[in-house]
Amino acid sequence: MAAFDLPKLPYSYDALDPYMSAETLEYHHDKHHQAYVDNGNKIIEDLENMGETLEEVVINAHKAGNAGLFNNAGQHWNHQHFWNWMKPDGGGDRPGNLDTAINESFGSFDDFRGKFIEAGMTQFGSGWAWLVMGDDGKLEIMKTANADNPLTHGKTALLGCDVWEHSYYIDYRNARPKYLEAFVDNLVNWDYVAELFEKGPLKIAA
Ligand code: MN3
Repeated sequence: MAAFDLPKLPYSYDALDPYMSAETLEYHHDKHHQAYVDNGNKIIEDLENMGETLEEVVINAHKAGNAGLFNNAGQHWNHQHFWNWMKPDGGGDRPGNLDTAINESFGSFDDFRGKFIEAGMTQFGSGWAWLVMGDDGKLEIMKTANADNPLTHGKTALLGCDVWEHSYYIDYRNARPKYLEAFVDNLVNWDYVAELFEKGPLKIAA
């Protein structure tokens, strides 16, 4: 595939203030995400047949046990979505079909909220909390360590929250639960989650 590129943030650096500061976004996007892109490009330039799409590269690197490529490509994929999973004045109501599916899968939005936050809180060390869709279209909560993501588990990510310390330490210090609450209540871009939900389970040819 073509080289990895760092996408621009879909909003200004101070757009998510006070829930996520400009300083956090400058470090997180310009330094951390940039490093995954640069390191991934260095590794993949010496390899052939790792796939046509980023999703294929992530899965093929995982299958090949290439931890260096998997970690950088996985984090590139995770962060590309992560920037779009947030927006200024986020949180609030979900589009209808998605809201119905959340209620059917978890009982209520509050039950989903509690389980999602708990997954992020109980992910020991670095990783991600997720809302995912299985092949049967059912929604579930999961958590993964480090760069791992739902792709390697055959699940389609609808929403993910980065619980690496670099995502919240400037704004929340060690209070990861407060960050997770602010993410769900004030940052989530439910329109983007609904867009992924309406596409249905991902089909990857890796
Ligand atoms: Mn991160």
